Amino acid sequence: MTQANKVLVGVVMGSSSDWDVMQNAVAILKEFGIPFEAQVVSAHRMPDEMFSYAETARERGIRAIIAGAGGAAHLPGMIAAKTIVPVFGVPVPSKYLRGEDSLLSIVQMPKGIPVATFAIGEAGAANAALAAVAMLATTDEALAQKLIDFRVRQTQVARDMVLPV
Ligand code: RP5
Repeated sequence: MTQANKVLVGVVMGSSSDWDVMQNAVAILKEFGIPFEAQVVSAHRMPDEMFSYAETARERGIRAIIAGAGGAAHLPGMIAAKTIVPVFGVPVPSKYLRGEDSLLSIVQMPKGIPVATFAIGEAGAANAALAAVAMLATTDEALAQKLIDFRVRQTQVARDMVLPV
């Protein structure tokens, strides 16, 4: 899946089974009009493609990579090892350990190769995309204004909340 224009954000995931969670990142990128691509790049089943994706990301103009994986989730860390493009890791919930395994696999990177790690699941996927938007907004005033507007709308939704009491 690719959105037109020069791709700025790459969204990768270890399996199509991660899509339910990772589509929340894609939804945010679409909302902000960020050109993106999304694809399966499995670290343990497609290691050659994973390396080539990471090695070519920067020269293709990609400014952030959002990488989601579950279980022994080495995809974000291994991609980060092969590129200086910032990597945002999303722990995908796993069947038996509910994503705590994914979270610890992604967040506990040894010193020297950072992976900015987000919450387990949908919130993490959406926040990874919002962080990518915020990063791009540091050099794009129109995008910064969109992000400010998004926050204002979000605040209003909270202010309008009514409790059933
Ligand atoms: C990981 O294994 C994927 O990121 C996914 O979360 C998990 C299960 O993959 P499938 O067995 O559903 O393909 O590599």
